[in-house]
Amino acid sequence: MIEPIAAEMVALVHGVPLEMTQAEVYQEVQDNTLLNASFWANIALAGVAILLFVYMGRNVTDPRAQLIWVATLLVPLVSIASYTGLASGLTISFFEMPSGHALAGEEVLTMWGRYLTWTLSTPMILLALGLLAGTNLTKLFTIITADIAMCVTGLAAAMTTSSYGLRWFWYFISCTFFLVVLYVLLVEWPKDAEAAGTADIFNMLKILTVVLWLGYPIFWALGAEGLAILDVAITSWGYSALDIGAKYVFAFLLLRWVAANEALIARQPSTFGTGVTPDSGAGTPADD
Ligand code: RET
Repeated sequence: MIEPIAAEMVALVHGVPLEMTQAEVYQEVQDNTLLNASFWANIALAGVAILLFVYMGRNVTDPRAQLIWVATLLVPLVSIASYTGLASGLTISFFEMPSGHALAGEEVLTMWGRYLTWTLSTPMILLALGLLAGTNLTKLFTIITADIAMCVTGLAAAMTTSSYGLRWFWYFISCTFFLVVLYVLLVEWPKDAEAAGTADIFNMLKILTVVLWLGYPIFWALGAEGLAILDVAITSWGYSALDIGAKYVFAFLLLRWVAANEALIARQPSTFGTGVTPDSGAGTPADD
């Protein structure tokens, strides 16, 4: 009985509870109006986006166009769950930063739920973009696995409390996976989209995606989890603002185009092959 009390006293001297309950984390979020608003703004927008996107896709009948629509609709659906997790304190923890970090020894609010739910939402964005570009299964598999690896190693970067150097090493691994994503988006898919006749809309969405996605590692590096130049609420607003563009604006532009150009999508060759076409001469009788 004496030990826990002693531990609590030590913690209180430092001004932070040792082990925070979910209710206490929730209270911290409530007390930080700016932070709380960065969550609720996205919950509200995701709700509006879900209703709007269901309406926009109501007449889409081609299975391929429907798949783009379902993947796109999943983005705000995952988002509303993700932000509810953050607003309720369920997917936020206070982690003590290791020595070397600007806030070494302090308990820093870490929104780890963001990285976790990106592993679900970002593959949906890429699936929709890949289908739009008429890509093959090999490229789709490559970009989606690299993207999931980017999010999971980003999660590891945020949750490592043993060593400051290892936090940045995880960050570096995550950036390497990000390069694979950028390569497919910037080099491979524009060629596919050209062949599929969707180059105009693809290139517009590609620029929007690449520019906004680059913002995420920048906010990580500048935020409390990295160099701690920005405070937690500002970092959270940074991510929330990027999310508004990378998810809702992106999805709206894509769905508007798909609803108006369904026939073009329907004409594309199947994505779910490896892209290898049988030799056109194979099986043809010799011309003799
Ligand atoms: C992290 C930190 C580690 C290095 C890199 C990152 C990249 C994150 C990206 C996130 C995109 C999220 C989106 C979410 C939409 O729901 C994990 C921040 C490279 C690119 C678009």
